[in-house]
Amino acid sequence: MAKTIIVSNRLPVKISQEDGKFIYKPSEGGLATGLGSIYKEGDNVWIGWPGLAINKSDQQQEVITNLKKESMKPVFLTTTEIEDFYEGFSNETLWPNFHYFNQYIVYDDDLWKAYQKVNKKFAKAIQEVLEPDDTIWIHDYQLLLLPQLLREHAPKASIGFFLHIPFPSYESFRLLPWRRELLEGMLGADFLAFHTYDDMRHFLSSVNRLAGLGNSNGQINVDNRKVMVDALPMGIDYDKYAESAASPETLAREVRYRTSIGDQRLILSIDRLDYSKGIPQRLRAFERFLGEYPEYVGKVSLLMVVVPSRDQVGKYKELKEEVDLLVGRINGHHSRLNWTPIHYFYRSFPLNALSAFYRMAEVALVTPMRDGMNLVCKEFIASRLDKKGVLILSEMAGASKELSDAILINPNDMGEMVTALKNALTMPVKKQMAQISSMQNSLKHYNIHHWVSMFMKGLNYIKKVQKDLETEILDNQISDRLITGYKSAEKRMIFLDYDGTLVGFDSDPTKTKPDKELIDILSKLTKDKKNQVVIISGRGRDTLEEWLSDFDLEIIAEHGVWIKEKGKEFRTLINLNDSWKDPIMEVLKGYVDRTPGSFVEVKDYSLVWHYRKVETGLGEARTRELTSHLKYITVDKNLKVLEGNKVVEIKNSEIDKGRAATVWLNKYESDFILACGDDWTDEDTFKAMPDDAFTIKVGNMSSAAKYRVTDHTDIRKLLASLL
Ligand code: GDG
Repeated sequence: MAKTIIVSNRLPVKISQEDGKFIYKPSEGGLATGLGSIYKEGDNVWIGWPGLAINKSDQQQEVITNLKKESMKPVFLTTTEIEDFYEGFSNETLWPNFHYFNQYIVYDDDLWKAYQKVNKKFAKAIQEVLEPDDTIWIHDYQLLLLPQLLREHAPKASIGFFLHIPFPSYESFRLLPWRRELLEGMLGADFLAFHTYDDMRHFLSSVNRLAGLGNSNGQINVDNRKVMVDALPMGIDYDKYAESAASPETLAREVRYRTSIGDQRLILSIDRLDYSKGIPQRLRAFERFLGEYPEYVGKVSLLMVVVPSRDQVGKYKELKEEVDLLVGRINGHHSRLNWTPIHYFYRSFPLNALSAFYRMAEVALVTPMRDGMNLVCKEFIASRLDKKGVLILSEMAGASKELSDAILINPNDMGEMVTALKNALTMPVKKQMAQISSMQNSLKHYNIHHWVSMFMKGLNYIKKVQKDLETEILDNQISDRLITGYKSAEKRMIFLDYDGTLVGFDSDPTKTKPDKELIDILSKLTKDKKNQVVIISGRGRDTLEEWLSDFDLEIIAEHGVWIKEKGKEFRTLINLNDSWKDPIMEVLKGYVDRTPGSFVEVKDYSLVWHYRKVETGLGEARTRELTSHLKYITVDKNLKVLEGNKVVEIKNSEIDKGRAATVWLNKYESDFILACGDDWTDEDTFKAMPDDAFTIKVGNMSSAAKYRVTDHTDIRKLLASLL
């Protein structure tokens, strides 16, 4: 039976060693809860590092056996791998880069090698259990190369990837010497999801700039495979936090804590130790708040939990010292015998203690400098059973996109944080309740289970799209049928588009005149008296005439404006008017002036704005502007505005390749028809063809053609096999 394989750096279990024996404790993380319903079912499995170095093979075997019972499979890492792959490349290179702490990046080729090696180790562990119909869901920045490594081994596998941290803007990502390899690694997945739309668009922009691949509604064509990218904000297990906040254990703890700290008002701060979380900035803001609003001295305390994390990494050690110093200084300076400004804990607590904190605090102060999502703020909201309380949230946290009812602040603006604290502590209860209720409603719906199911839906959807496209691939069987049909026919019509179909693309379109191979194919094809060959192209008639006049074929130029039958001159198909060209040309000139590298091609009945050589991104942005501008001014002019491959074309709406092709279909009887083309203008040709025609699309965009091939070399091969 098909199974689901979850892969993350850490397994959802904490293993410790006491008196030589391994102790296993399930981890309480959000991911473990969300995916718990999946990985424990049937043959499903979670693959990852168990969290400590286990080198002896008998011990490894013991751990493998015990974890198997819990549907887990460990990947063992050596101490050096943990240092170089995990602490090193993952946390000293990728983490700072993805969180815009670029001054902290360690650029070290040895760390990169370790990262590659461990990703391969994970790939091997997956391959050991992977079967054809399985689904693989990979998590996070430690495993960016894994999707492509698996794709090489299993081209048809269903692979999803979720990034839990921000994806940085291209300007940050480009700093990494290994940016291309990382991106290619990720593009091995079929479905990639991020917490926010910003992360998604940053990723798409890097894909565009580094891999040269554009996207259409978040779908990218990667080596003939459609890859989908989406924004899916991760939710929390809402009921778990709401229930925990109401549990007797939590209430008992709350009573105990209250008894010891008295009735002072509390502001809550909970994070892992990390420079991305803005802990020192928060402490300084709280100190300034006490200075600016002395009426709160003795009345309000900050309850600060910092969970130990990555304390072997240099920057984290420094941060720990900075936090210790700041807390010491603030407490030393402001404390009174009956009041401590900051209750600081550098350790983790059981869930009931956390829930008690969430209940006791009036204000949650969540002010990361950058955060992929941030779950603490969501857990605080879910724990507010009386619907009172205020969330102060950094706009740099992914969660701020969903929780717009919070007080949003910029963590670099200390003044704003101080004012936010004052506003939070004085907010009328009615307003607090309105805001918390609204956020609770949203978090209840978009919970962790919803997130898991949306992810799986996305992955299944794109696999289905891939499958639908796949059925149309021109395989050997269809080729054989086509060749048999061709050989047995007495009168054949063959419509061939030129650029992209018979020749590849070149940034200089003057360089794609027929080469030796194509000349050979076209000569043989046109010498056969049973064949009526029509080149049906968007190019101007002069070029086509110059390049193709030696062959015994007919020509449709400029998408159907001009037709040339054998032995005759070019003629227009219908009486067209070109008086619209001058005013539109003026508009296009304005775009050329503002867009270096672009130019206008003037054809008899159309104008084409080319942007092949324009800076990536700028051409696309100008295209959006130009097409909306043109749509407005062409509305009463019987013109069509069409976007093509790095071009925008304006032409009379009566013209298309399909109408022109119909002239031939009506004129000649034939018992075999073949039509090949690669872009949107060829769709009109495909639609004009009778049902029994062989219509072939070059490339894997959706099409009205019946079959598809990868590129122009396949068309050449096919034509050669007919001769
Ligand atoms: C990464 C991204 C993204 C904290 N202290 C205790 C404790 N916690 C739990 C919280 C919360 C979790 O740890 C922290 O999650 P965050 O989302 O806030 O932050 P990261 O660890 O940095 O997570 C982040 C997340 O991945 C998910 O995609 O949101 O942006 O950086 O659940 O409750 N749990 C217990 N005791 C503690 O003392 N039991």
